Amino acid sequence: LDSAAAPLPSVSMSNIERRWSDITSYAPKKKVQSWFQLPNGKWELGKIISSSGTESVISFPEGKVLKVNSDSLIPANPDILDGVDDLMQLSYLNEPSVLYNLQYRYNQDMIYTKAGPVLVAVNPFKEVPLYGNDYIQAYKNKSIESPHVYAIADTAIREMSRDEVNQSIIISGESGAGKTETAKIAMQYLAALGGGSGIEYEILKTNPILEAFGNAKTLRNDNSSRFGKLIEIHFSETGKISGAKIQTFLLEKSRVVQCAEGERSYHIFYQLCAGAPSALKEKLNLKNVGEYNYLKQGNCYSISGVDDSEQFRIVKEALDVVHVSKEDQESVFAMLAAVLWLGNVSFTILDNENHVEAVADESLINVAKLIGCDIADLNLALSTRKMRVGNDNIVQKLTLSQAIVTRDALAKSIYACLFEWLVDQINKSLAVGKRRTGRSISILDIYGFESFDRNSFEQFCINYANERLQQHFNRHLFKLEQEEYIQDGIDWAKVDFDDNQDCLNLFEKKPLGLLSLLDEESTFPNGTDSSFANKLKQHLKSNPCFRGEREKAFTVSHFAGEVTYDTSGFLEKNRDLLHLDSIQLLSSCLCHLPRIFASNMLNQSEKPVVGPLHKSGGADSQKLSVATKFKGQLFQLMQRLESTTPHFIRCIKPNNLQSPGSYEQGLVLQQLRCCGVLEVVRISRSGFPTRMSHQKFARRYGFLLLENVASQDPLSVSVAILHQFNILPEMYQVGYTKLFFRTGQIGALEDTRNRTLHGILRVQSCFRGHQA
Ligand code: AOV
Ligand code: MG
Repeated sequence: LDSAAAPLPSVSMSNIERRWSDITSYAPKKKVQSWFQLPNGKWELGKIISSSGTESVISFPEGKVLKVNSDSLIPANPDILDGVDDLMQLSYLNEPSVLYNLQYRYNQDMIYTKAGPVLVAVNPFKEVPLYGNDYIQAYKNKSIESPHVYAIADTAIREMSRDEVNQSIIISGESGAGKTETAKIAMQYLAALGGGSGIEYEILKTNPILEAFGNAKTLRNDNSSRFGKLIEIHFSETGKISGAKIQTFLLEKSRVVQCAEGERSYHIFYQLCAGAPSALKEKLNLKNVGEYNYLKQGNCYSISGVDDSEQFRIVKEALDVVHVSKEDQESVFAMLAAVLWLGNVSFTILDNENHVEAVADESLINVAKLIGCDIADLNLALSTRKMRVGNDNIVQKLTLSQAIVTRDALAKSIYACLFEWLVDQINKSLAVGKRRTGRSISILDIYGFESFDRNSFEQFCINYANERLQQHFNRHLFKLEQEEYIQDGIDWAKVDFDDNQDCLNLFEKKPLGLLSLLDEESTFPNGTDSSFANKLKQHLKSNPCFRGEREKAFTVSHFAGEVTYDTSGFLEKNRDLLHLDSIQLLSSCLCHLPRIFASNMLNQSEKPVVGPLHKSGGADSQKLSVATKFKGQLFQLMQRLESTTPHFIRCIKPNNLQSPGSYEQGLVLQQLRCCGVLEVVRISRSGFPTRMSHQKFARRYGFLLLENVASQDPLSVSVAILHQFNILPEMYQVGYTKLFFRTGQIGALEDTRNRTLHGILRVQSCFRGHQA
């Protein structure tokens, strides 16, 4: 969420806050520490000096004393709980206490904290000494217990082999929060523990490649992923990595031809210009980055602390490792240069109807040479359109703006195909273990929720994806939990959580949902961005998650906040048409292009989508719209994730400056709220997180019983054990099939069991020793 645009959250005893407070009414006691929110939104810790009815007097560390409304005070935790490593341990679970706890740890470089089952990671924006082999070994041996991505990865490995179930590590958070870094840290651990065959080295080397081609500097993040990624790492029965498979989602193509002031296009363009050896530079006719229109518009060529030419070397080396031949690498670089030169192609106006043809200058000549086609053919493809009228083929000249759109569409297509081709190559190289008998751990690193001053089709898709992911998170942590209690007949006060089903319906409902209406309008030849916006306003105005705005805009209430989308460009981006002329041109060209593009045939959107949504059509199936294809991919992704045991990591961005040491409470709070971290803790705590079937419980602890139980059925034995150990009634619940315990209750029983077992063993060995 963009905190610059959004006002500081006002926290004082809002509805949300009331939900968080562990106690319904907090009667301030003298000398007790309490949180008070200053007018600037910051929380300050003070001591209550006196309290009478509705007013309290509170003193702050620098000697300031205030008389305040008692209702505005929120209880603080005792000092002994400062910096606990699981928020579950806080006595008072309210927003300021959680914020303070995370900050306390953050200030000591303890960037990881558990929130019940979820790992919270606060981006340090600097190197922290928490990684590397020693740490990996320590987590492997369990000699360190503090929360860490390594610990999550370790649990995933263990549960994969123990339960024989595939696992997933699902990383979320807004742009710049640290998802991609976290994913790499998790991969590092899996590679270290499952390594041996060498394939783990290849897996790690996919990162610099995909980042070069799929990441870019944005205003939010110097290394922002402009695509979503799921990497599925396969393990053999012996626990060794046997291969991997990468799936990518919706690359932001528009960045190739346009980017905002202060942002860059994809890293690889700058790396190529800076790092290509002179022979290659000459061959591709490469110039400085400043010579290319596509790179010029952002007015930003370098990233502080990053050496593009060194990065180019790293990428080339990584391409070697994943078996992309030198020859193919050269074709890839030639295509990149062709894209850059395409951006410099200009047009001259021929007549007073604004018809154009391309200027036959260095740019046009270079593009033709690089993609291996005739200059004249290229010119025709860029400045005319063949149409069929009845039985006749006619050639229509394009206007300047049409020609520019055509040129840019060609550039975007070449780049998107290149990206897909690279992912295919990587997958071929990683698909070592042909037999997929083993299990897998998938890591999901998908673009975070985005809200800018101006939000377009890209943000629309990204935020839709985040709604889907949030639904998955909710399902697992809340719905499934509640269902389990209800199924077992447990009395369970429901915990509210923000179900985002309404928002998902707004997107997905047929025929009157955002996606359906977008597709409908995209198929109308006369559909425009305004007619689309009007249609939305007409059909969705009564939907509580939707609000029509002035002109071509509309607002969606996302789980993470409201976002206003400007529909300009929606239809064109959703249709994503590449004219037949361009396709014909590319399929006829002589360079390596055909080989690179053969599998994709320049129809990136036409791969059949499997899943519940689409019947894969026959030979003449319609080209899927971008949004529909994306929706299909997301459904498929969710299906895959549903069959895994999920492990959630929530990345938090502590400031918008990408700078170390700064922790903005308001910004952190917004993220905690919108990703449901506090609700998770609350549900885990107020519930009964430890469960054991009656049978297992009776088997495990039955031998500790001092008196015989009349009936030997597991339930009677279990109840007798509970009585003998004086476990308080509010600490457990007896379900139809299972016993449910509050946190920490099983501990005492386990201790007794271990001591008793130890004693029995000792007696046995004494006895044996005596006999001998
Ligand atoms: P993102 O993946 O969540 O954003 P990144 O993983 O790219 O965010 O993190 C952004 C930057 O934060 C990185 O380039 C690092 O400088 C820094 N960073 C993150 N995690 C760590 C860490 N554990 N240790 C040190 N520095 C870190 V986006 O892809 O934009 O949604 O779309
Ligand atoms: Mg990223």
